[in-house]
Formats: sequence, C-alpha cells, structure tokens
Amino acid sequence: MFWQKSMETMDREALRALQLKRLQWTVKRCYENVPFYRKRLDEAGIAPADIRSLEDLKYIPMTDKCDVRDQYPYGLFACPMKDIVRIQGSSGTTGKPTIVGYTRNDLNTWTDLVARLLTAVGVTSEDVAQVAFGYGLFTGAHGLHQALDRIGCAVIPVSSGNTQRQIMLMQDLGATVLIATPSYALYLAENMEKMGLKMGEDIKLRIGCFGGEATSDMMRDELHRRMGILATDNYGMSELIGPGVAGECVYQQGMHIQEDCFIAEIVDPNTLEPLPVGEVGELVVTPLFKEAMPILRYRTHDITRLDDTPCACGRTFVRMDKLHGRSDDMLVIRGVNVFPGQVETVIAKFPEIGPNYEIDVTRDGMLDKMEIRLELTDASLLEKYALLENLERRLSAQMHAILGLDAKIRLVEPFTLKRFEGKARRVNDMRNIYKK
Ligand code: DLL
Repeated sequence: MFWQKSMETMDREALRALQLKRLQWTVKRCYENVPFYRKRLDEAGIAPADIRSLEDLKYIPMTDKCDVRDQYPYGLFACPMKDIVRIQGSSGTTGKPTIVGYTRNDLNTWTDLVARLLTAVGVTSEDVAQVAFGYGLFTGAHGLHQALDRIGCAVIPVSSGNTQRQIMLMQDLGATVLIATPSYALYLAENMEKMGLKMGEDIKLRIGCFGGEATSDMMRDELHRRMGILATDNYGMSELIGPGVAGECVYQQGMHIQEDCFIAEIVDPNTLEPLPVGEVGELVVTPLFKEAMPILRYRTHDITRLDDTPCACGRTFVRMDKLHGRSDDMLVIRGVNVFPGQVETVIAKFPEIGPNYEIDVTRDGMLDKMEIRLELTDASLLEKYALLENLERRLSAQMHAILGLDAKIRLVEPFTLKRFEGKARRVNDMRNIYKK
C-alpha cells in the first residue's frame, strides 16, 4: 500500500533530477540564511552555484553532532522565529538536548513521510493506534501521532511507562497498532503473558511500528511470536527530521530511504571518503526539503549498508540494512573492536536465552574485562547444573568466535535484567571510573 505512490515509485532518473533540484535549493538556503554554513562553504571554496550535479555533493563539508551542539539552540535555523511552529529535540547523554525546529511546511512534509511508512506496512484509517513513545521533546511520539492522525486512525496518546495501565487501555480500547521502542514492546509482551492475556482475543494488536533503536531479527521474531504482530523497523533522527527517514515495507528486506526527501551516502568512518553502494560504512544524510533547519551531509555515526536491488513492493527507493551498530557505540576492549549488536547475533542462536542482555566493561589494573549478563528463558535450568554449565560453555565459545575475545558469561533468572520504557541502554562502560 502507498501513501504518495507517484513519489514512492518514481523512476530513478526522475528521482535523481528531483534530488539535484532540491539539493541546490537546500545549499542556497543554508548559504544565504545560516552564517555557520556560509563560513563553512566559503572556507571550502564552494558557492551554491557550484553544485551542478549530484556528484558535486562530495565537495560539500560534512556537518557533525558537535556543530549542532556548538550552535545551540538556534544557530542552525534558517528562518525567523515567527516561521517556526514546533521545537523538538533529542536527549543527549550529557548536558543539553539537541534542539531542532520546524516550519509549517516542514511539519506537513514530515507528517506525510511518516504516513508513507505506516501505510507501507498496512496501517489504515480502520486502525486504533496506541502511541507508547514518550511525549515530549523526543520526535518519536509527535512524529508518529501526526501521521496516524493524518491517515485517520484513532490515536491513543498514552505515552511511555505505566505498563499495567498501558496494557489495560490496549485491551479495553482494542488497539490494533502499537508504536514503541522494540525493547519496550518486548517488556509489554512479557507483562501481558504474566497477566495471562491471550493475543488475538484479549489483545487485538496486528502491527507494531518500532524504531528509535535497533529491532534485531531476533527481536522481530520474538515480537511476532509473543504478540502475533508484524513487527516493523523504522529509522530516523531528530536532526534529519525525526522518524520518517527510512522504514521497512511488508517484505522486510531493509528500510526504504525516502530518497525524494533525503540523499543517503555511505562513507568510510575513518577517511570520510564515499563508498560504493553495497559497502558497509557510516550513513551520511542530506535532507532536501527542510526550511527551518536544513543540514548538509549530516554524519549519523550509524553503520549500515545500502541495497539498490529492486524490491517486490515496487518502491524505487534504496534500502538500508538494519543498523550494524553506531561508530561511537563501538567498544574497544583489549584492542578488539566490539559492537553490542554482535552479542545479539550470538544469543539469537540460543533458544534458552532471552533477547535482553547487559554488558559491563571494567578495568582491573591494566586489563579490560567484559561481563555479559544473559537471561534464561526457563528458570528451571538453574537447578540443572550440568545443563547450565554446558550452556555457559557453548555461549562462551560462540562469543569468543564472534567477538574475538573472552567474555565472562553470567546467566541470570528470567525477568531480572533491567527493562526500559524508551531506548534501551545495554552497555555499562565503567573503565573511566576504574581509571581514577
Ligand atoms: O530516534 C527518531 C525516531 C523515533 C526514529 C522513532 C524512529 C522511531 P533520535 O532520538 O535523534 O531520533 O535518535 C537517533 O537513534 O542515530 C540511531 O542511532 C538510533 N535509531 C533510530 N532509529 C533506529 C532504528 C529518533 N530503527 C538515533 N534502528 C539514530 C537502530 C535507530 N537505531
């Protein structure tokens, strides 16, 4: 199903022509309205008129998170405050949030972009949609809410948290679509099971639109198994617009990047040189429609791969893989690069282990130590010492094979690891504390 079929299925040549026109508009808007970009572009010796083809994109300097932070709060805005109708942001891990702004037109385009993704996975005006993202500066709740409203769904803005009430409303109001982070959706599923609720009878959910953090294949299958839903993955970022940048269609072969509104590049995260389609690297995105806060070649620090092979859904937009990780999520442990996602790859092969995990990294003298806590799916295993020992040994060997280093495996009882209402935090790197 399509929301704006003519755009979503545009032929590649027409799409490239549209991208170029919109890129030229964006560069000009930045140059003329944002002193930060004028200086950057002048320093690089680029004038807006120099952008004559999409290949010229590579001459434009990249923008990074620190630039957004340095220009806090409004330094990157390209229009007067009278034209701004919404301010959102994302919580930084430290200090002030990243602030982003929208004009009326920005909000309108954003709403359609998200409506496309929802429609692509089968959401219609018949649906009752429960939004369990936290309402606030986070773009997730408002971004999805606006689009659900535009489609004509009955929107239930429950916000995140208060799990029992969340489930009660889901049951009483007959929600058919759930909007949440995948880790919170799993937590909801666990609680529904504990409450003895029957999927399909007490709970009517049929589609889960997840995002804001990775939905691994394992999580997707688990969410499908436990809730009976089509669990779909959606990618976005506040600085780029919020949700609406990319999302899966029903074929779930990667997330279609909405290329009429974004140019996606993959670059080598070390050299920042563009890589050909099919190579794994850092995603760099240039939105092509933003009036309030245009941003040029934004480094997402998200690691992925583009796939331009045709998709059975008919969309002509390239797809991005589920994220392989974040370049700044990478842990360097005893000189070995480790991505938390690798742990998920291992546990996916063990039915005895649930999808939640925690990684502690500590330093003992000069030596980094890694402990991975994993949750058993069946508590009775804890009484079967030989089985447990065997499981631990197999997990250690697999972790060693995938991560390339030894990690201590600790198996814990079901439902004992921390659960999250928003984005999950799986890694506790305590080495700085230990260094002192
Ligand atoms: O998370 C926007 C969003 C909200 C997207 C709801 C989808 C649904 P930020 O708070 O700025 O924006 O965080 C952006 O979250 O750089 C990724 O590292 C991560 N992220 C977002 N979506 C996914 C996903 C929103 N589907 C950062 N898979 C990004 C993996 C994701 N990581």
